[in-house]
Amino acid sequence: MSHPLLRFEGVLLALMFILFLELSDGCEEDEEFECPEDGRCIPIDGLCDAKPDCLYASDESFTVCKVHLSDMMADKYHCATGAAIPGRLACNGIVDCSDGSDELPQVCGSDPHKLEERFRGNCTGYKDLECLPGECVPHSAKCDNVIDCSNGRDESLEICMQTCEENKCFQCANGVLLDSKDLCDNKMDCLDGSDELSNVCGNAINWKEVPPAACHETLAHRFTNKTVFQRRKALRFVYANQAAEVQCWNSDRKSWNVCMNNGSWHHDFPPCIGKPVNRNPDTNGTNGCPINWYNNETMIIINWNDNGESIALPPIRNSRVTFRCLEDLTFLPYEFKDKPVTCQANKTWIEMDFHPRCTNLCSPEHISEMYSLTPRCYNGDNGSPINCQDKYSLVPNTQVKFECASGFIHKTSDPMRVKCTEDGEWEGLRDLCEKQERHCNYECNHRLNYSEVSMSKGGDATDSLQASWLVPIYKRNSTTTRHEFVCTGNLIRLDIVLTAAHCLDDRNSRPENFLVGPTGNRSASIDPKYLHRVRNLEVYGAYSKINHIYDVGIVVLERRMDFKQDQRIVCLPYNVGSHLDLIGDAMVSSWNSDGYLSTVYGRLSEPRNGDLNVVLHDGYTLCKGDSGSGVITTCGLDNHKCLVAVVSRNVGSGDHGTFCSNNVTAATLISPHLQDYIQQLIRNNINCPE
Ligand SMILES: *[C@@H]1O[C@H](CO)[C@@H](O)[C@H](O)[C@H]1NC(C)=O
Ligand SMILES: *[C@@H]1O[C@H](CO)[C@@H](O)[C@H](O)[C@H]1NC(C)=O
Ligand SMILES: *[C@@H]1O[C@H](CO)[C@@H](O)[C@H](O)[C@H]1NC(C)=O
Ligand SMILES: *[C@@H]1O[C@H](CO)[C@@H](O)[C@H](O)[C@H]1NC(C)=O
Ligand SMILES: *[C@@H]1O[C@H](CO)[C@@H](O)[C@H](O)[C@H]1NC(C)=O
Ligand SMILES: *[C@@H]1O[C@H](CO)[C@@H](O)[C@H](O)[C@H]1NC(C)=O
Ligand SMILES: *[C@@H]1O[C@H](CO)[C@@H](O)[C@H](O)[C@H]1NC(C)=O
Ligand SMILES: *[C@@H]1O[C@H](CO)[C@@H](O)[C@H](O)[C@H]1NC(C)=O
Ligand SMILES: *[C@@H]1O[C@H](CO)[C@@H](O)[C@H](O)[C@H]1NC(C)=O
Ligand SMILES: *[C@@H]1O[C@H](CO)[C@@H](O)[C@H](O)[C@H]1NC(C)=O
Ligand SMILES: [Ca+2]
Ligand SMILES: [Ca+2]
Repeated sequence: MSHPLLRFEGVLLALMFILFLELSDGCEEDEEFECPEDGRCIPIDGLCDAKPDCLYASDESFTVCKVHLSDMMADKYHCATGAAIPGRLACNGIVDCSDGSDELPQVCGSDPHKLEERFRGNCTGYKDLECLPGECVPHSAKCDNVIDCSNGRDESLEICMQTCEENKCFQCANGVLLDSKDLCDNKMDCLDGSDELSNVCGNAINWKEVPPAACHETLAHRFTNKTVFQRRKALRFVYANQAAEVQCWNSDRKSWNVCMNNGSWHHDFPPCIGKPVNRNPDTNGTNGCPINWYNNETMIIINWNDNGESIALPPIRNSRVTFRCLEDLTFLPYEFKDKPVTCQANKTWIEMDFHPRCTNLCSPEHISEMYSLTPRCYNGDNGSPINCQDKYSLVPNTQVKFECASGFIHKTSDPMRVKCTEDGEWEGLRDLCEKQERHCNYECNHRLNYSEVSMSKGGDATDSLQASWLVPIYKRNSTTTRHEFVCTGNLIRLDIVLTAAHCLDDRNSRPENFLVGPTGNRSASIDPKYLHRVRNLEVYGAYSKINHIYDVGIVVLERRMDFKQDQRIVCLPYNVGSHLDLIGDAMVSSWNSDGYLSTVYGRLSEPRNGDLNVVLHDGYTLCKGDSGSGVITTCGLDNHKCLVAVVSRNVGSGDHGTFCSNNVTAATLISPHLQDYIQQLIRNNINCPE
């Protein structure tokens, strides 16, 4: 390590890294393309010119080069990757396309029988396609959009290349022609997904971007040098319908696989016996201190000695070093970030349990924000439990098993699992999040046994959790900059609050000016950690600012509330039809001036224009701040309680709710249109990670 030449190389290495780092945030937009593998900039002319310029040829990948039919040029030959070359270069005997598609026999009119013989190889009989030596599949398997060969040869460009009759046609990256109606319909028709890429579909209406699928190598299964892979953040991967040969870390066992357009490998890899073993004596503890996660492209080791600092390369022995991670990776163990650690002469670290690593981490927020699912995290398959909130524990290969959150009931016994991938993404999370309704059911509030509830206005303090679907809504006063209690809301999902529109609709009404407190307590001195920030404010379209009819609004929280023991969610909308009687007894729960929950009783009358009247029995009033509280009545065949309206304003006063009244107006929730509106809002506001 003290050899001067080596040290010199180390310094060069450092310069190179620094150069890369600086360049990576400095590519000229419109003039340069940033190679995702290392952040290097190449001139934009080099992008999709059929000549690889980036280290791993990402500038020629079909994922960036494929274009829509309307962007194809009649006088050019389009490689299957999408790159355009002069028409005269096709079939000139020289390979110009980076995928070779300009010189394939199918394009250049060679004898079909010869071609068939070549595909047959040593296979006999009806199985006339040789995938790998000794692996044969039938003719019908060729280019039928199903991967049959373990190396995907039956669906590869070599076998499937087709040419179109006219100048313009769309072909998948494996050469298969596609009907233009299948382009950009949010359904992948190409095995490689090229019909749904953003370069192809960017302008299409109703088209939803899904990043190109990629399959990564794992620690146990590394790509062999036969695999043409891409690289990003030091992770190596192949795109959809590309084949990869992998080899076990600890043996010569090799196998082929193909990446599918949903990001999964086509089949399981044969297991490698035992755990991945580091066979590099420079980093496995044989020649120096163990640095089993060492990766020369992402980890820099800096050696500290009397001459100052210098870059060191493994093996590290008898020295003090610090570590630095490149490409936004996190150093673990994080308590040793930028702190010198000591490698002793006997090739052990002085620091206990020191396993340096530069890694991506998965986000604790993404797994804990779903309204009906609670995560449990484990260290690898069958591993020990770890804390889902500790972001430094959520390293690649962390497994998460979900349970329905408390208050929700399992509808299926399907396992709900996701895994942290090498690039720090939760694999399968989005899908699970979007489908959580299928897995977990909420037991609706209208089954609540109201005879157990006792609340009184102006009487004894009642348990604040009794009307536990109610939440206080606070708004920032622009003069004092303090948040003040303004209205009452009703939880209709753990992250969605129903209230009156007028609470949300004035010049000052932006999501960032609102906070929502926990159920049951409107204390002004509430611990900020129980206050919820707001993502969206929604006001029902028919709401009139002038006379406040259809006074219904919705607050969408940034994060769902934690479910508490006796918390309730009001289930909306109802499907109770004629059993909903809007003339009858009613009750409204809200906070009194002391901040205690209480209930007032009265009668409903005069449903009209989306409003109804609530006339309270003697001695009861509703006051400013009660706007948005739910009006509850008996409904349905089994006489359960339903929230049928939200308190809007005092009768006879255009100025809503500046004083108390025993005669108030509430906005009803029972019109089919309004119920649809609420249902749509609930559906559209599933906050799933990108
Ligand atoms: C067919 O098998 C023979 C003997 O096993 C081998 O020498 C030859 O290279 C094979 N041919 C092809 C096209 O794989
Ligand atoms: C791949 O590596 C093997 C040794 O592991 C070597 O024999 C072979 O020549 C390499 N092939 C290529 C294409 O580099
Ligand atoms: C990908 O698709 C295959 C089959 O089409 C399916 O078995 C697999 O579960 C899918 N993977 C994901 C992550 O959706
Ligand atoms: C480190 O690698 C060497 C060479 O492959 C091997 O002989 C040795 O057993 C390995 N040591 C450990 C601790 O894995
Ligand atoms: C890392 O090591 C590999 C293989 O030893 C080498 O090909 C590559 O150039 C190295 N990368 C850097 C940045 O030194
Ligand atoms: C290495 O040396 C240190 C002190 O020199 C000693 O405390 C430690 O036990 C040694 N470790 C091994 C594995 O020999
Ligand atoms: C409701 O509460 C009453 C009084 O506590 C009790 O007698 C009754 O069984 C409860 N009903 C249900 C359905 O839980
Ligand atoms: C904001 O606070 C000031 C001072 O307490 C008060 O006069 C004013 O009415 C408040 N504004 C609103 C919109 O509540
Ligand atoms: C409301 O919250 C405050 C602050 O957290 C607490 O001191 C008070 O006891 C709570 N009140 C009720 C009625 O739960
Ligand atoms: C409540 O207000 C409505 C609308 O102004 C009115 O028609 C009704 O008579 C009032 N009821 C009582 C009891 O004051
Ligand atoms: Ca190029
Ligand atoms: Ca097939």
